[in-house]
Amino acid sequence: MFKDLNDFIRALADQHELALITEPVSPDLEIAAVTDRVSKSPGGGPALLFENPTGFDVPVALNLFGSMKRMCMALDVARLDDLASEIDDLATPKMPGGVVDAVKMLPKLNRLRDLMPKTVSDAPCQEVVKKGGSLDDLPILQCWPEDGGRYITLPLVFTKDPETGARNIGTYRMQVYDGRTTGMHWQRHKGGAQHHRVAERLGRRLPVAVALGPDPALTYSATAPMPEGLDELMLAGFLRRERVELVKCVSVDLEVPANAQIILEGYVEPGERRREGPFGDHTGFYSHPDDYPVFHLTCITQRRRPLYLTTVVGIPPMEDYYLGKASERIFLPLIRKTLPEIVDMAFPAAGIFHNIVLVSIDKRYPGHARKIMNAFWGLGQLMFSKTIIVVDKDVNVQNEAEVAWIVGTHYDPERDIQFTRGPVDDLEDASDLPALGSKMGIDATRKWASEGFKRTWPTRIVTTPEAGRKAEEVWQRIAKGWKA
Ligand SMILES: Cc1cc2nc3c(=O)[nH]c(=O)nc-3n(C[C@H](O)[C@H](O)[C@H](O)COP(=O)(O)O)c2cc1C
Ligand SMILES: [Mn+2]
Repeated sequence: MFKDLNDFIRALADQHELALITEPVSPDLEIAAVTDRVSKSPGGGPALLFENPTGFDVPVALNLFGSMKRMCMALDVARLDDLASEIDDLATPKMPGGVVDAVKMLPKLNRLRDLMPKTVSDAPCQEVVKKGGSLDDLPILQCWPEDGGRYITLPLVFTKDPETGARNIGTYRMQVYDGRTTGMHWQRHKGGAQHHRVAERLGRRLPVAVALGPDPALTYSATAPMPEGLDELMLAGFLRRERVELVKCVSVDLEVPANAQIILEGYVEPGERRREGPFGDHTGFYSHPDDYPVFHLTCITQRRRPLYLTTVVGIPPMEDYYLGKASERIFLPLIRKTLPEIVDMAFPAAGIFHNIVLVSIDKRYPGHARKIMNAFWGLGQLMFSKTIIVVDKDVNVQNEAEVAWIVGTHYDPERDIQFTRGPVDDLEDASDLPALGSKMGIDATRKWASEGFKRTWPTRIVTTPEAGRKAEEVWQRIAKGWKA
């Protein structure tokens, strides 16, 4: 477990995963351009620490999560799938069969305890309290030339439901309007927007606190598609294997992670909206300007020597692809609790999470692929799945070329495509209306007689095990003297 961002950055440096940039590089377009170039290098390039952003004395850290290796490091696992089995284990309570069994369960109880945050009074994120603080002191990036301005791109936005008190944390970008005001880009389907909806109905101001750069597991957790009403701090505590430490804010009635670099305290008024955007988004295109709520800063608290953690989104693949990959792996075992027939799922980088969703299933009955499509369209943020491709369990959905081959050979377009209409992502640009559009599923499973397929399904070409072994032997000899 990394106790804070500094600890994680030290570990990255030890593992030769960090590039230090000491020359001056401007937060105005240049840092983003360098980050983009690095993200497009093989494997996602190194993490970046800009020690001298032009005009600021706060270093800028990016691309920390920008490779499979670093995403695993951030969550302190060798492989993301290791988490899947732990989650599966935790989500499947078994009655102990005796004392020995019960003792074996103790570590599991500890992990359950870790889900609960605890409050501390002394916090690094409050070493300095700036009641009149200004965002102009922070090296906030303008990423792309046509962006509406500077944006805080990796904030953890903390709110509470004004009626139930339930906490939500989401990563929603914040456009800087001036030193004390920003946009609050929580899209209508997200947790923060729901809290704001309740506050507006009650005619109340909504307290908002924004944490910048807590430990990596917590930063990831704010991006995770937790079911509404479930506290992201539970996920963070589980991933950290230690309770999250919170401290009370100075000027608003909220608690924030004690180990963060910087905290922005403030509120969002009911009824207030302001133009937000354009912003070079993770779709690879600029998203259109739109009206969003406004965040008013009341106080900045921070470490004496803070780092500014941020990210750059743009044409994939970029850092957010790896954050999404973590969610793909972590949520698979949970989805399988209600949809056990799912074998695997994948969100290819070019599909920007939900444009292309690949699912393999253990097909058990006629029409099964369509049941999975409908389930996804009704399940949390999977409702945004614009294209769902369902294949049989023997197809590896992590291999996009294999899926393309199987879809091409297995689907009859008129018969196997399912259209539906419903809510689509706020970033969807192709639908006629904002946030409402159509979605498509492709049933690329083998078709059964009971589904009306009366011809014989073809058999996949595979040689015999003996011939296969011989081939491997001969190939190894050939390979020695042959260069591609
Ligand atoms: C780098 C990054 C930036 C994001 N920016 C936004 C944003 O501006 N608005 C938004 O609604 N979601 C944004 N998201 C996605 C949300 O963080 C994500 O949907 C999360 O699950 C929302 O949490 P919630 O369900 O608690 O609202 C972003 C995600 C990442 C990784
Ligand atoms: Mn949430």
